[in-house]
Amino acid sequence: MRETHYQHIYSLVSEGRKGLAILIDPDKFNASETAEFLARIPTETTHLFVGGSTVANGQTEATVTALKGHSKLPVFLFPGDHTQITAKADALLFLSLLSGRNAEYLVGQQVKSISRIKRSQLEIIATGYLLLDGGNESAVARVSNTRPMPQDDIDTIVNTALAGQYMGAKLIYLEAGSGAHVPVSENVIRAVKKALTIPLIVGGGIRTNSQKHVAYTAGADLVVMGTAFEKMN
Ligand code: 1GP
Repeated sequence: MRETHYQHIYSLVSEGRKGLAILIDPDKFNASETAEFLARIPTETTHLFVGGSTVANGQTEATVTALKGHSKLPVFLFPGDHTQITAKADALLFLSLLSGRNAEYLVGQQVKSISRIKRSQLEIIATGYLLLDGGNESAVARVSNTRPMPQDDIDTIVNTALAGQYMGAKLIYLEAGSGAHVPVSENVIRAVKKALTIPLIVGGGIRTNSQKHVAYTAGADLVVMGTAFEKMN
């Protein structure tokens, strides 16, 4: 039987390899430049993530279709809300915003997404999503109306990540917010990784190779970079 997308991530981790996901925000993506975009992302890229905090209807599907037409990399949805779910992708990060206390993003959007999921063959990957303070107001905080967790409260961050794992999450995603001034710190990554037995994703504010390697060395299994590869106009 063919390996699932989750098994693929899990085997990367068990073999001590690292993943790199490039995040594409459909609102900022020009499908006619898909080939140029794919040519400028790193060759070690393992995944394409597609999503944004607010995306116009239909944009996600057009973006996923363009990417699938030009690349064999797995395309994962990383949706800001249920309207961004399209059957054209390979997998869906089924996010629950565990750092916040807004029921709409803990479970409300998830319930609303089911009719779309039922009409698809998407692989669903339960993901505990923690928004940490990246030093500036993030779109996630604004849209979800939740506050990020302070990065110096490591115990609460670790406990929240573990609560996610015990509730059945298959991945934990530590997010500093797109365009964060301060990425997730080494100390936070190290402590969370030590506590978890599931793979750890880290993103937000990672722009350089050295920041990426700091995250990997601290224990990130998969790093997400978005802004660094957006076209600067
Ligand atoms: C946002 O973690 C991602 O969800 C990527 O952030 O755009 O800052 O790379 P950047």
